[in-house]
Amino acid sequence: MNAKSPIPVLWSETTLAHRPDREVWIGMPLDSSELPQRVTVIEQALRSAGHPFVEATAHTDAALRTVHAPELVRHLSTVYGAWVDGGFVDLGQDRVVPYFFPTAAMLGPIPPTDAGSVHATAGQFCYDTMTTVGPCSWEAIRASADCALTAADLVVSGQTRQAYALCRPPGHHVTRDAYGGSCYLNNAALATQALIEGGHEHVAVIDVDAHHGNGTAAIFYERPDVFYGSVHVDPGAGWFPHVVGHASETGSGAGAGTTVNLPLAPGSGDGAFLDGVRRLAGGVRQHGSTALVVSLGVDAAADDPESPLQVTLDGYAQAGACVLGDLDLPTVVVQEGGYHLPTLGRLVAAFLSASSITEAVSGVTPGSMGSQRPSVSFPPR
Ligand code: SP5
Ligand code: ZN
Repeated sequence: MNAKSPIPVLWSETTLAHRPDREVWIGMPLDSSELPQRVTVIEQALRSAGHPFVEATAHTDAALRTVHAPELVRHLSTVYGAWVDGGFVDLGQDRVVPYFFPTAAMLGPIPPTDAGSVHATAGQFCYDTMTTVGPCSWEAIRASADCALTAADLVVSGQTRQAYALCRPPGHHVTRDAYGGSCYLNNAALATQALIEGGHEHVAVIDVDAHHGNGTAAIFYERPDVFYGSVHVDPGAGWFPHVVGHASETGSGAGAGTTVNLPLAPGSGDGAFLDGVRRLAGGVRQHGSTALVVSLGVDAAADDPESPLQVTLDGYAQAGACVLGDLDLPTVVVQEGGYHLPTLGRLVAAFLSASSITEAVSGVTPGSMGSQRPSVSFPPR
């Protein structure tokens, strides 16, 4: 017997505590799509599919500072208290929403000082108006990072070869210094750095979220030891993050050649998406990565309200077969976007169905008994 069991899910109920309610887009307060129910529907689907659930463990601020500026961590952990103290809740706004953005273009050659008031400071760290901070957001943000870091711990210690972190809020839009795009801490980058510090000299990130993971890309842009590959809707076609994520961005300095962006045209569907995913897998092999982080956004799905990519459930299953099954590396899968609650759980389960822990039994080669999925092969090109 060569039994295969579904990979463990790292999770924390505290991730439900962040309730954005609204995101301000072009000045309009719209209903947020990054809701706590996202966790609930994914949890239900993965419990039904037989995945074991493991509670995430707490990590220190030092772990967060492995990829983020201390100032960003301090800002996120203190900004809501400062907002209350500043009287903004009494004014009628119970979420931290920036209104002032001191960009490089505004400053020119003049060095800025600290703003000295929280409503101005917010725009120094948050680069959009959609990513609000509420009363229990920090606890959830931190728990989300703990899910990714605990998954990396389990993979580094060999307790499991692959693990899935049910992170929420998501993280791939967060740079070293700034947050946005419904993200606050970069969970995938934290897992990547933890795998490196755990002994993997070369680690790859494959980002299949519908949006370019500009934060992860920026954090590792000059690093030769981390490959970042992303398939996403063409930012130049009007999609977030708008100004980065182009194919011409390939890394710089010591990291030249270790970034691969594959922008897709709106409406492109499974063919272009899977072609991109298999090219990224080829890039990972070429890089010589010995461990992998997957930024698993399922918002490229046809029903998703946040992207036009029209990827099917089978498309996500085949992407998982390529990235988890065929590459077959020690892997941390991190949840990113995915907003269509009726299909969200199924999409995540389909992607993960290619991943399984082989319970080693003497005399049987892993894989020799086959698995429950049809074998799909994606040669690099
Ligand atoms: C992690 C992730 O998937 N972040 C996506 C951030 C992109 N959000 C752009 C939102 C543009 C306006 N959306 C209007 C619909 C509001 N429900
Ligand atoms: Zn996304």
